[in-house]
Amino acid sequence: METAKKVIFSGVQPSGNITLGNYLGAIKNWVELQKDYYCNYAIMDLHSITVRQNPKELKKRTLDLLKLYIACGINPDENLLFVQSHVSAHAELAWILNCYTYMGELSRMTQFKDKSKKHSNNINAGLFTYPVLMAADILLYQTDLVPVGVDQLQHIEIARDIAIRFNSIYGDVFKIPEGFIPKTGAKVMSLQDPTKKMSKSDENPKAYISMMDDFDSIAKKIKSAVTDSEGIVAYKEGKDGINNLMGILSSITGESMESIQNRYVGRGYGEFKSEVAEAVVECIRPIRQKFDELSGNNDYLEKIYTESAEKARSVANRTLKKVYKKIGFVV
Ligand code: ATP
Ligand code: LTN
Repeated sequence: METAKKVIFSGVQPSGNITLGNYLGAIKNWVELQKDYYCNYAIMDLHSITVRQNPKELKKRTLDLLKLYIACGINPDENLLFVQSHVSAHAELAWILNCYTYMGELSRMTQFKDKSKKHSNNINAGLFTYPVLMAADILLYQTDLVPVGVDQLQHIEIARDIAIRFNSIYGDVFKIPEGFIPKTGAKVMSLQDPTKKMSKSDENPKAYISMMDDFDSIAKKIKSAVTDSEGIVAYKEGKDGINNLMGILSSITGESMESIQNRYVGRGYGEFKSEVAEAVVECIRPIRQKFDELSGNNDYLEKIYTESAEKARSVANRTLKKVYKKIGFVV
């Protein structure tokens, strides 16, 4: 890279409307990090087809996700915002890295185990090799930092292992990336089962808050979030529902758990939930406004993803070419 700035790569799959978990766990951090890094934020469409997608919806969600990246505050003039499948080097490097990744290490991935259970009629090879494609995404850009939610740390670890293995055979080809996890919001839990992570592909829409939900239903979902019968707002083991709501509030406002707890001595869950609901709505409101402004502006969006992909291609192909040479392919 000809840049002095360090490099970030991250992305979200267009597998559903993005949730408050995606925002607080990943995208909010991307916004903060963009000042200091050279950032690549992609829409991971190749990853999303490891689970069946409806073609029309996939197309719409891909553009919606681009709009959301911008609406959340990512500046398209200073960062690359592109669609993964537009840069063919991702799929090409993934094939190569497949040959440097062991079945054993892939079968330990918890996301694979979870998704195979959930989609037992479609345990495809792509679901199994998903982390290899993710390693290719990251390694192509000589990435320093990968800002993600806690659930993706295992995938970053395997990307590092693959890179170290490849470098130990062929010399310094790949930069070894680090994960970056936010202090709060790294794992937002389901509102209906707070022992499970909030997921955009949950069958029960009451379990997650989508950035696209109308404000009344956001408030309703928070008010009907599963908690406990103790009635005390405190961050404590076994109080998963309350811990989750406190985490959401703290992540949005920056207030410490201790201070929230102190403010709520002698007050009940009803009041607390109302405050959380208001904070979430006020956090999403300006994002939605910006999102709506971008709707109908497809030429602008097309310009962003086309120009970004062109720049991304040039960086990615440089790494790919280096890999081809090292392996002994005729280039
Ligand atoms: P799916 O339900 O389709 O598996 P997902 O909601 O888990 O999707 P991804 O596209 O896999 O979302 O994740 C995008 C980013 O959001 C990743 O960095 C991931 O770590 C983060 N993320 C996802 N869910 C949460 C969550 N509940 N809390 C915090 N971060 C999250
Ligand atoms: N697996 C990620 C999405 C993803 C990603 C990446 C994140 C695909 N490739 C590269 C960071 C870097 C997920 O969030 N489920």
